[in-house]
Amino acid sequence: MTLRVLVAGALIAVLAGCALSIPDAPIETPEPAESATDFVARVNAELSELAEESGSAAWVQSTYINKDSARLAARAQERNAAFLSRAVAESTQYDLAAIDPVSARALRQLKLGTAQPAPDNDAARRELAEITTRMEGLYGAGRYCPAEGECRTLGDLVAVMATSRDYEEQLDAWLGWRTVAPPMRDDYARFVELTNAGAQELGYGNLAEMWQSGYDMPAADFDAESARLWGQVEPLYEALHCYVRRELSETYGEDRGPLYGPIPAHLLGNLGPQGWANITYLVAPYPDVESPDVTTALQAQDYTAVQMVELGEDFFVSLGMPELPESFWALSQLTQPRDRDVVCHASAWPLEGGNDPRIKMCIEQTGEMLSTIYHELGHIYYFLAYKDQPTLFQDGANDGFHEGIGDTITLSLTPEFLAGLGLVDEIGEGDEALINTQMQMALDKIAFLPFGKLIDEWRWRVFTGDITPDNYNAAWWDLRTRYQGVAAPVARSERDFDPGAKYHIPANTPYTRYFLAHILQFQFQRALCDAAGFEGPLHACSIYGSEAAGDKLWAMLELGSSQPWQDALEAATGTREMDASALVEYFNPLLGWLETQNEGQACGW
Ligand code: X8Z
Ligand code: ZN
Repeated sequence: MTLRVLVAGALIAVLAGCALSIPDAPIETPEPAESATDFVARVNAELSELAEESGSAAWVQSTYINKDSARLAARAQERNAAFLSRAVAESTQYDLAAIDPVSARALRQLKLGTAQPAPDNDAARRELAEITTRMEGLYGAGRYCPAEGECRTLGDLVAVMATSRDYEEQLDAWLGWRTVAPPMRDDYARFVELTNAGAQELGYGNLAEMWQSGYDMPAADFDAESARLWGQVEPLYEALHCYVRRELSETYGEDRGPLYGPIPAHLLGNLGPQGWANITYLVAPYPDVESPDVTTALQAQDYTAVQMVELGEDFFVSLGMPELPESFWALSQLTQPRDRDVVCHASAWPLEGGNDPRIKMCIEQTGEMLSTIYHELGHIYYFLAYKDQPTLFQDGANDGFHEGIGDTITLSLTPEFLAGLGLVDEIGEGDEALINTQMQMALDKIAFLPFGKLIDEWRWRVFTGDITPDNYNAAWWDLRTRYQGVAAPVARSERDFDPGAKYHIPANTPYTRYFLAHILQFQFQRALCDAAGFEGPLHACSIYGSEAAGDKLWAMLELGSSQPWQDALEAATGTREMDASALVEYFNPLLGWLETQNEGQACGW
């Protein structure tokens, strides 16, 4: 299924694929029969009409995984792809430099309206739609069935990783989940061929170039732009890595938790390769001083999924934003159904152009899930804010903005704020409590950064042909070691397909958006705290209840993608650049502490 259905844009499955043949050189064309504005208006109307059906088909595919729902979703995807090919082909009759700028922007968005462009022929569209629905089904219905014992689902294995500190048990879960991925390998290789061909028909060199074209800057500059941002945060990550590696070595012993070199990937509390928040209590700087423990509080108070989502809604409402519509509560999937396979990976859906917004989650009583609820509601409030924009502008200013809104709200969940909700018993006072809290945040937000960066570096190189099926897995582990300083705990080979064990690979959701979001959210927070009149260190700010901050945020959200992101960012924050200085400012206390801890240590890997 498309990225846009899953996480952000309102173009949803309508834009599941596209293609056309673009002539090499401009040719003289007669004056178009339809004006550019009329053409754009017609495309907007047809897109929103098509999205109703394909949105529902995709929703059913993800919430009732079976042969029939896959077939129906694949057919809807094919129809969208055919429409998109036709619309993009027709749009080439307009000279973007000569038509009004709003129509020109809309036509550029149209061309970027899918993450998985299909070549413009029925057979290729069908093959691609079948491959993508199959890969997502394999992930969603994935089970680890050991030689002895019962099969286990993704949720079962995530729970093991989050709570177990038994080396072998974690290794078994880590390896077990990776057994779902090898069957996707051939499909993925074919997927790359088809979508690259689709991107080429659209005039891009390959799908990497197409993905990199979505940032209101030349595609060729985007790699350097993301490298620049990584350079700003890399020292923080290295300092965190150095400290965590030492703590793990103490827990597991030097033979299993080495003091030098990469950290074994299965010791970080997460099945996926990103956040490390689940090992907070193993690495807490001051174990005898209070650290927020939202999971225990949610369990002790037996919070329901609905109550957890209500907490999230309440925050947005406190900023002056609307309550969630009744249909959200009636039609969202909040918990895992017992009787069927679903895709549990959390997502937000702009059905009916944002008039029927829903989330799809399998909520459990954990702090991590509560953060994900805020994340998803960030998407939902974006949908609500831009739903009156034309369909082609119903999207984030860039995809990092969309991913960063709910995360920005999580920065306001300070210990004081959580204590007000009754989710933290005692607010620790003083520097030691602050360092504990900052460590917990860093294990989530800083540990994520290199993974957020590398996953698309892998895909970009796959799409350019630099990484081929013969070295999919080896190249994956090279990048994981280079960026994250983690290593596979046992030898891996090209019979494995470890990238496929991460949801966004079979679902083909571009990932740089999360890397950008992890930087942008601190920029947004700094601007919103200013608007709220907060004075004090950034890490202590909560914007809860500030309508001034809410107005500022809403003004950015309601623009959708109608303006270049640089303009949206400038209006909200006063700067036109994505910049990690707010992140560095937020973590300043921890960084100072880590530097002292790491003095004289051999850091790096
Ligand atoms: O996929 C997500 C969201 C849905 S857009 C739950 N995230 C990434 C992940 O889980 O890998 C949020 C953070 C990174
Ligand atoms: Zn998201």
